[in-house]
Amino acid sequence: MTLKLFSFWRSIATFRVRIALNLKGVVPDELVFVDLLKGQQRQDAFRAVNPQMLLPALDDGDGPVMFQSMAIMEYLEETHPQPPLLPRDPRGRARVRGLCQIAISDAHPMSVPRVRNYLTQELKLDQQQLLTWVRHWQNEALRAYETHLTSGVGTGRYCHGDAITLADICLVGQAVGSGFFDVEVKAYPTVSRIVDACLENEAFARAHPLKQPGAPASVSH
Ligand SMILES: N[C@@H](CCC(=O)N[C@@H](CS)C(=O)NCC(=O)O)C(=O)O
Repeated sequence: MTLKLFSFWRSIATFRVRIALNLKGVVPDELVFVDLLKGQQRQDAFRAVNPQMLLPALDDGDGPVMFQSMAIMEYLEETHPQPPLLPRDPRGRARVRGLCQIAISDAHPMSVPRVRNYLTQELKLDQQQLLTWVRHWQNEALRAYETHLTSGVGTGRYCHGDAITLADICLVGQAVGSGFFDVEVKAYPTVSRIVDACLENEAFARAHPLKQPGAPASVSH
């Protein structure tokens, strides 16, 4: 079986999956780059892989291609239980999944290429208005994380206790993605503390967008 990850350096959703793969010790046989900045996600070749035209997609050749980062991470959790990325208790699992969804469901979709393109091309927002939009939603998410993580019972070295969970993966994606739009992540001290702790882990560091083939040295918007 050949494991193929459809990826792009800047994709935060793929960053999440890369971290999960690294933590689980699963190495894709092939990385297929889909340049989101050139619109390759809308070309026929990738549309046939994921009709939603979004990264990531994971194809193990043994069934339908997997899509949506949370679904892929949960699949990896089920098929490669070690190290566990969800706590054992249902309440803990609910908290971790809830923390994931702040980024995955609520904040990240506000700043993806298709939304940014729609705002500028269809609704004619200028660059400054676009940045105001993106930064607003990024800050909303970071504020929500900060409040949860400082007041929530359960926070430890990481988002949930002292072991890495899916919540940390999503938090790091959120923070790195916010940084691409010059959002001051350091203004959220608990978020920053946990993100820094995660990025000390090579599974996170190696998956970083700026470490991927084709990535620039830095990003500003
Ligand atoms: N909820 C999806 C989000 C997928 C998504 O929006 N991916 C972005 C890259 S991070 C993408 O492919 N965008 C292409 C576009 O917006 O046209 C997930 O978590 O997988």
